Amino acid sequence: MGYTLAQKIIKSHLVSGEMAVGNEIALRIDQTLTQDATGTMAYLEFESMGVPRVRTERSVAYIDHNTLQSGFENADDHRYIQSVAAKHGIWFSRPGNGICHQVHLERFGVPGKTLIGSDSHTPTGGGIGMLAFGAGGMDVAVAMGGGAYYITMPKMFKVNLTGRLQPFVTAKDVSLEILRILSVKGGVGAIIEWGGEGIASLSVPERATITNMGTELGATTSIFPSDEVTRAFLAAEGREADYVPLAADPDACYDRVIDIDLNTLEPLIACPHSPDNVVKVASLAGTKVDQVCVGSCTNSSLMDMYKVAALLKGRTISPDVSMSVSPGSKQVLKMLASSGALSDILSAGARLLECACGPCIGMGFSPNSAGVSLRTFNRNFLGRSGTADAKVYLVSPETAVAAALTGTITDPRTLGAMPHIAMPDRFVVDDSAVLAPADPESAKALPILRGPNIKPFPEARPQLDSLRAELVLKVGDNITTDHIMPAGAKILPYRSNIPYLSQFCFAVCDKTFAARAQEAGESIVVGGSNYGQGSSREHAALVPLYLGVRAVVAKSFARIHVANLINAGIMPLTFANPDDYDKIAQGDRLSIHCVWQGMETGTMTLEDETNGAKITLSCHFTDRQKAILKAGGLLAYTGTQLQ
Ligand code: MIC
Ligand code: SF4
Repeated sequence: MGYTLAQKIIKSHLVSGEMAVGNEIALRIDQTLTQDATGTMAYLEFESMGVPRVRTERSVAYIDHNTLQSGFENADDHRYIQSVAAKHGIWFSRPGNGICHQVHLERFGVPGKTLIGSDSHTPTGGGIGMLAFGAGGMDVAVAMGGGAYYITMPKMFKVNLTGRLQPFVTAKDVSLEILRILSVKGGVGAIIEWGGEGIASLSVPERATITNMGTELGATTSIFPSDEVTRAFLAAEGREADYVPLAADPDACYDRVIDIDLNTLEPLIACPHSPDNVVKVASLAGTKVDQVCVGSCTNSSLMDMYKVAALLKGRTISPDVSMSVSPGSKQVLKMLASSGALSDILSAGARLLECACGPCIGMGFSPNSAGVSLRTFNRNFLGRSGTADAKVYLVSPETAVAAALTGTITDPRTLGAMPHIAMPDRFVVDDSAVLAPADPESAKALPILRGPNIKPFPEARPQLDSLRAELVLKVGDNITTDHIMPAGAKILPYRSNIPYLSQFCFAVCDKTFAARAQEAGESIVVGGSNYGQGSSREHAALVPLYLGVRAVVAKSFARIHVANLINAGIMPLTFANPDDYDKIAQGDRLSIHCVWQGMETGTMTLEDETNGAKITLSCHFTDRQKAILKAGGLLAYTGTQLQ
C-alpha cells in the first residue's frame, strides 16, 4: 500500500514513534516562523533554553500583528525580537513587510519541508506542498533549538476536486464549502490532502487560501501536491531551484474521501459567529452592510487584490459602507502600485491599510455598534473585531466588493462579466525588509534589547498527586482561544506581560472570572466539545496557569490548545461519558485523587464534593506528556532534561 503525500513527508522527518494513527510521533523541523504577538514569549522561552544559535534550516521572525504603536509596548517588543533574531541566527521580517504566512509563501516556503509556526494559520504553507503546522510558542522555541515537534499521528482525509471554478466563485468558497461539510471540528485529528483534476486550475495563492482555512476545520494541517503550478509560482518568485515535484502514491489509502465539484459551487458566506455557519450568498441578498474588509493571511495575494481593483475600477463604493484593503505583503503592495491597480482601489473610495493583520485581529478598523462587517478573513468569532456586538461575515474578495458597491450583501455574479486579469510571469522581488542574522562570531557581542513591558513567566506548578479545587467556570461547546484570552488593539501589546493580560481572561464569557479564579487559589475550568479551537496563542494556557487553573475538563479539545495546556503544566482531561458534563455546576468543589496513578491507567475519578457525584475522566498522556505535567510544564521539563 502506498503513502499519502503527508505520510511521505512525515516518514522522511520521523525522529521517533510509529506512524500509526493515534500514536505520538516526533518530527524533525526544517523551518520555523513566529509572528510578534506570540513571538515575544516564544523568544523569551528560546532564550531560557540557552541555545546560542537556531538549529533549523531557516527560522524567520515576522512583525505583522502588533503594528499599531499606540504606546511604547509594541515598538519595544519589535526591537526585542529584532535583537534576538540578529543574535541567534533568525531572519527578521520588518514591520510593513507583510503578513507572515503570505511572505513565507512568497519568499521562504519550500515543498516537502516541515515548518512549524507560532500561529495557527501556518498550514498556509501547505499551498506550496510544505507540511506546515501551527504550534504554541514553546514548541516553536524547542524546534528552533533543534528539538523535535511532537504530534499525534493523524488520520488522512482527501478532498477530491473536479471541474473548474466558475466566474465569481473562488478558492474562498471552496474553503467555506468544506467548512459547511465538515464543521469547525470535522478536521480534528486529520491531515487534509487536496487533490483531483480540479487542483490544476488553482494557483498557489488560491491553494494557500484553502490550506489556510483548514485551520478552521480543526485539522492538524492541510496540503496540496507540488506540481507544475507550484513550479510556475516558485519561478515567478525567482526561486525555481526550490521546486521539487511531490504527490501521494496512486494507491495511497485515505480514512475519508470528500468530493467537491467546482463547476457547481456557488458564492458562499459564513454567518456570525462561526466560520462553519455557511450559507449561499444569494440567500442573504439585500442584508444591509456597514463595513467591508479585504485582506488577512487568507485573501491578500496579488491576484486577490488585482481582482478587487478590477471590479472597483471606475466605480464608487456605497456611501453607507466603509471599506478597507490590506495587501498581504510589500511585494503585493508594490505591484499593485506600479500597475495602477492601487489607484483604482483608492479612487473607488476604499481605505488602504498597512500590509499587516490589522482588522482581522481587532488591530484597528473595528466596525460601528452592531455593525455588519463582511470580511475576506478566516475567523468571525464573537468580539474578535473589537466591537462586541458587531456581526462579522466571512466572504471572498469578489463578494466583499459586491457588498461594498451596493451597500448590501450581494451575489457577486450580478456584477456583470469578470474582467480578465493576467498574472505577471515574474513577481517583483525586494527582500530589503528582511534582515539577515549576524554571523555567529559577531553575534556574540550583540545585546538583547528588552523593554519594560516584558514581565517574568508565570511560576511553574508541578502536578501533585491530588487536586482539590473549585469549578470556577463552566462554558459550552466550541470555546475559542479568543474567548479564553481575547486579542485586539487594547490587549495584544501585553502579550509579554501575563499579569496584566490576566484581568481579561475569559472576559468575553464572564467578566468576573479573573477575580474569582485568583480568589479561589487553585481552580478547574469545565468546557464542552472542541474546547480551545482557533488561535495557537499559548497565552490561553499561560494566563489561566497564572490565575491558578490546574486542570481543564472538557468533552473534547482542539489540537494546538491541548498541547499548550500540557506545555503550561495544566491537565487537559475529558469526560469518559460526555453526559456527565451536566452533573457538575459552576462553584462546585471538586477533587481528583491519585492523579499519578490515573495518568498511568488513563482514567481518573473526579468527585464533586458539593453534590456527591463521581465522574470518570479519560486522560491518555504519553510518557513525555506525563513527565511534562509532573515537572510543571515544558520549560521546567526541558530544564530537567538539560541537567
Ligand atoms: C489569530 O488569527 O487568532 C492569530 C492572532 O493570528 C493567532 C495568534 C495569536 O493569537 O497571536 C493564531 O491564529 O494563532
Ligand atoms: Fe493575522 Fe488574521 Fe492571519 Fe491571524 S488570521 S495571522 S491575525 S491575518
